[in-house]
Amino acid sequence: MKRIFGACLVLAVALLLFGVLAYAAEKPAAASKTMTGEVVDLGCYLGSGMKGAGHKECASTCITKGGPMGLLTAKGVLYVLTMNHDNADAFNQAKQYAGGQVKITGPATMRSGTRSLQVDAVAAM
Ligand SMILES: [Cu+2]
Repeated sequence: MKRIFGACLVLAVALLLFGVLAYAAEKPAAASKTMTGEVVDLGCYLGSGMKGAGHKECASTCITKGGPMGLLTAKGVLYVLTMNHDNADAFNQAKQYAGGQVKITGPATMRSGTRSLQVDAVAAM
């Protein structure tokens, strides 16, 4: 009887451990958000504060050359725009809106003091 109880206990602990590990491996993804703002070139904006309609051409040139993009909201909150690992289409599409107002949807994170927004969908405003 004691032996059966012991075996059951070991099995229960093993199942519990498996459950905890499975849960930990499947961390909930960041919640998807829709944010509006201007697509800025991070080099231009962070380095020199350059943005807006008067800076559209420069932002477009910088982003076309590979400069990293950000989304600057009307409240002045900046998100680094990141690419979806499985589908880069929306991220690449966002490049054409450099210096323009857009609506971007995707998971948003805050890590190491930096806000990011993954570009899963983008539309001009
Ligand atoms: Cu610029």
